[in-house]
Amino acid sequence: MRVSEIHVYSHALPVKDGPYVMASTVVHELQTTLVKIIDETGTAGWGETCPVGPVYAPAHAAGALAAIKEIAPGLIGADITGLRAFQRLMDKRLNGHAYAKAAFDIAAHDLLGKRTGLCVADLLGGAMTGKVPSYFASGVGSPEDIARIAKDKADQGFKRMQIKVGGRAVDLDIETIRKVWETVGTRMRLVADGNRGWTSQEALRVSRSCLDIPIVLEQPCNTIEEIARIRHQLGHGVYLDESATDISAVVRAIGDGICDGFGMKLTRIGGLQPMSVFRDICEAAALPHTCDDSWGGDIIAAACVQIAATVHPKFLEGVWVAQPFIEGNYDSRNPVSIVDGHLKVPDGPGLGVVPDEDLFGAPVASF
Ligand code: 0XW
Ligand code: MG
Repeated sequence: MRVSEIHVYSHALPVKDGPYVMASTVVHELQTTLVKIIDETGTAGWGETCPVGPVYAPAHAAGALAAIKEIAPGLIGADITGLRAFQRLMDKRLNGHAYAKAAFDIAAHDLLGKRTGLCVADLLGGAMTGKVPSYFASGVGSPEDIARIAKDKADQGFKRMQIKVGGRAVDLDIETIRKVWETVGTRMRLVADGNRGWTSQEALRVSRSCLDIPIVLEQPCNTIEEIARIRHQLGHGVYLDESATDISAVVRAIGDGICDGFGMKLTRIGGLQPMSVFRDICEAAALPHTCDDSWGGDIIAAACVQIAATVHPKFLEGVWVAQPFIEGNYDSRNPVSIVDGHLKVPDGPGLGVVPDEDLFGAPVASF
């Protein structure tokens, strides 16, 4: 099974009911990049990568496109049956840029699945469940607004909610966490995601002021060092997100005991193949994690659901997809959608999603 053609598409995703506000950035519209790999039989596999603006992580839409163009010519003729070797081939074309490589990795899994008749979850070791829990992530907002959203989301069936905090007076963050807790209590597990926005002292202050609230602190500070400095003074569990940049950072963080779990992004770690390694490391260390991405449509969402279905349910914290913030779906017959706070593993081979490519217009690059 060899790659014979690659087509690259760029597609705008306006933020529904936006903007989406995080500690470090406000986004109104995201530019997603899709890749279509075609093999010698004419079968297509799709991949997608969509950074949530240029500030959230060291990744941006124009960077994804540039890296994809750098890598693509070296993949023509490549055998996709060896998905680890496919990763190494990409490493020979470009150092780093895992978020761009992820699009090719996902497309190769989709194509291999379509050719063999297997869903991607089967290629990754086999699904343990037919549906996975999603979780809702609010933007940064007033205590009243976020508490109202929390109640709505609990009523809709979500069992976990991430409250965005940071980038403003820390008292307002404390007030927001408290108001959400008073409104929904234990109906949902709560996470406060600082998105790198608090100093060590601010994170400590939040934790000490909310000792009675069972909340996890996700990526409270900018660096692992800042988190490590206060780790043993915090009264709450800590998850790493942005700082868990790759497998070696994950192994180091676990070895140093600086976190209790991870918010993990499929594209940050480089796609489904490295994500399956991450999954196995977390299971060996008995640590929970999410299977998310930063943004994107049905292709990336389906990839998140497929890998999440292979995670032992006791370690799966949930799957975040951008669907609540996107109008419409790429695949109207088999859309990825949240029902009662859960996502069904899409039916069919590969990712189980076949996009209507008319939505994307002409390719911005072809190889
Ligand atoms: C909530 N998310 C999964 C979506 C945005 O990309 C931010 C992210 C996070 O957890 O930081
Ligand atoms: Mg996060």
